[in-house]
Amino acid sequence: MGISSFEGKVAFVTGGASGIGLGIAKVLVERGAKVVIADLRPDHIADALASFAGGAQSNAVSALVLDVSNRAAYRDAAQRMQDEFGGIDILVNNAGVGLEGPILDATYADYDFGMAVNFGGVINGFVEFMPQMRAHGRGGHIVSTASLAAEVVMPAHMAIYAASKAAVCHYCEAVRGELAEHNIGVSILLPGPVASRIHECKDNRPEQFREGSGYDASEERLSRRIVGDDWMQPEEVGKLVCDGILANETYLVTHGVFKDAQRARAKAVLDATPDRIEPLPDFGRYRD
Ligand code: NAI
Ligand code: GGE
Repeated sequence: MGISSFEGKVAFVTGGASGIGLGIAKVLVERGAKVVIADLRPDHIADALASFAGGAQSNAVSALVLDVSNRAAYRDAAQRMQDEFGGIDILVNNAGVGLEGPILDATYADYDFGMAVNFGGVINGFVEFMPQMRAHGRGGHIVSTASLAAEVVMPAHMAIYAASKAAVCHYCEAVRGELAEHNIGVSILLPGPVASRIHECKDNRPEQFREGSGYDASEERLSRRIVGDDWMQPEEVGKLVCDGILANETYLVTHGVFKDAQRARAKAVLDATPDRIEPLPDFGRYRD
């Protein structure tokens, strides 16, 4: 199913110029893939390309500027991948923002920002690249970065983020069977705390989501947060992701630290579920 080796394969990594996406890009390149980094931030792209410069496989990496929430721009980028590489083999839907703030401060601009980037960006990736992967007939693999935030009841101030990541998770689970029929594997990355620049949220807000935001103060505070030296390094995540692609694993989980909270949420839903063993109603019947 999907991908059986990275040698000569073409990968498109969104948010690939920093943090987890860059860690994934590095390991993909090490294992023989050609990687195109797609990222909103030209400064992150410059840093990322500099980190590959001089390395043995530096010519296997290139980059383009893309806001994954911009559908017209995403379509152009996918077309470029078709024209220049004959289509991609691996899509990593990783671009995302860690927006947070009190729920009563949130305005529609904040909801739209969180959903359009974290969930919309993933949807746009699937919509633009699924036809390409089917048409070239080589099969492929799509990894999307959700979060362990999708598996637990989140702490205060993270409702929009949690909703966007739960949407990513459930969408990927639901399309997995259909895409398997087209030899396209699907994996969901569920990370815990990883060293990155996720605190730079305020610099990653596209213009159309700025006016009327209630999260200016929250984002200013977040931008000053210190990255812990005990947070996982992105390249460790990259190895987990690359191994998971070859095995076509559904869930790629980096940390066990939230396991009790994951269990508590699952248990609460099961505890609220009645034990009745009535037959499943038939909801597959239609009028002529
Ligand atoms: P990061 O900020 O270091 O990297 C994200 C990259 O995505 C940045 O280079 C940024 O410029 C880019 N980006 C932001 N908005 C974009 C857009 N609209 N279009 C294209 N690129 C865009 O952060 P990190 O932590 O590496 O985040 C990657 C993904 O991992 C996100 O989806 C995040 O929600 C998720 N995640 C991160 C965790 C962590 O602890 N760092 C834990 C769980 C999930
Ligand atoms: C490391 O920084 C972040 C962040 O600013 C926002 C979100 C996340 C990391 C992650 O998606 C996860 C951490 O694994 O989200 C959580 C944040 C706080 C408590 C629990 C979380 O996930 C279970």
